[in-house]
Amino acid sequence: MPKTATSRKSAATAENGSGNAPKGAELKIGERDRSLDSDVLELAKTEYVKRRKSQLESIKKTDKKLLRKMLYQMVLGRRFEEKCAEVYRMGKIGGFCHLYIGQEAIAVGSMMALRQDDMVITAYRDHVQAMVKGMTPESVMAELYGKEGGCVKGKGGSMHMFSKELQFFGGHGIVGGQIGVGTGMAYAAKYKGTDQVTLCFFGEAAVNQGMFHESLNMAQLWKLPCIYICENNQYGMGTSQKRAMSISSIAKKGDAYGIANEFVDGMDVMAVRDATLRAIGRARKDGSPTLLEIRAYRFMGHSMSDPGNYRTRDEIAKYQERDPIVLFKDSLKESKVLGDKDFEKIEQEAVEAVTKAVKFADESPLPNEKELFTDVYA
Ligand SMILES: Cc1ncc(C[n+]2csc(CCOP(=O)(O)OP(=O)(O)O)c2C)c(N)n1
Ligand SMILES: [Mg+2]
Repeated sequence: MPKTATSRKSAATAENGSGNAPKGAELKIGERDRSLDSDVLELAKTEYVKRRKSQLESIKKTDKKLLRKMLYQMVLGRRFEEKCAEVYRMGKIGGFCHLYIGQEAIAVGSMMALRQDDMVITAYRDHVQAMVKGMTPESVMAELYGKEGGCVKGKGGSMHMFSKELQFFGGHGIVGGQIGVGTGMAYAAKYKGTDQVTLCFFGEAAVNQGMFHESLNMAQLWKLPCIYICENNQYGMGTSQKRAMSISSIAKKGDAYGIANEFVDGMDVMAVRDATLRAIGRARKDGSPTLLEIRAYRFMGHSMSDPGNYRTRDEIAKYQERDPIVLFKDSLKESKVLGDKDFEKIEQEAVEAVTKAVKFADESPLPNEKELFTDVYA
């Protein structure tokens, strides 16, 4: 079994598979393991204190052009999603629409550590990930509008961004369904003898699905180069993780399958990048999979139709104080990588790209009726 590159205790115990068994064994059936809750809170606190220092250190070691591109992608993602909300309310987008605001550091930090030919699969909160993989804002926006110029010709909509050329395999609406498909993609890479890595994203609510457990077991047993990224935004629709999961640490669940795992602060784009680079290193070396629990917070509702009655404004405001874009900007400024003028330029470029995308989507024709039964498989 490979040595995990993480400093977390749970990852170290993954080697002998003992995990937290003795602690858990003392619990009565049905009793919640509160000690794990406090472990996780402690961990989050330590991560937060370390963040500024580690982000600055990590910035020092990273190419300046790449850092600028990372910030641009985060700002583009934010402006794009804000515009989505606006045009959705105007009736230009129909159906489900899940925004990524607050979680940008996860997609950018992890995906920009990949090679072009590496593969990505995700759930329905997929607009920003599609753009980070290389899809144009025009084709994502037109897809949201259900127009012909969309990445799948307007037939998928918000939840089904897809591009075989870009190795971006969706956009999936069944919670946890993509974990099995992503595991299969990693199997295909191994079978063909390529050294491609698969990034498989899912929310924390998907972790309670059998598919998560079956896939992790198989990936570790067969050494499949899959990086499982749990985007823990702490809610599955209106249900908080606390109300739905018997233990709080998702990373520790990797111990059950002997899989390398790390808990990562999802507000810190550099921490996400560094953890992903470690996971990629393991995957390319001998196919070893990794489970990353990346904790963030979604600033908007679950979808555009969420009234948000299950949480307080104070709670949202508390997390907004740690806005990943503001934190990254502060660090870049302090490191003298970028200054106010650069931020203005990045902002302007992002706004222009989004304006162009909306114009393209507005002008793109609706799909031709003849297309109704083409590319339909089920
Ligand atoms: C198998 C299945 N069960 C239920 C649903 C309904 N549903 C849609 S999204 C969602 C919550 C998922 O939350 P999470 O996985 O944490 O992702 P997030 O929305 O927070 O990104 C649920 C229960 C579904 N789409 N699929
Ligand atoms: Mg969630």
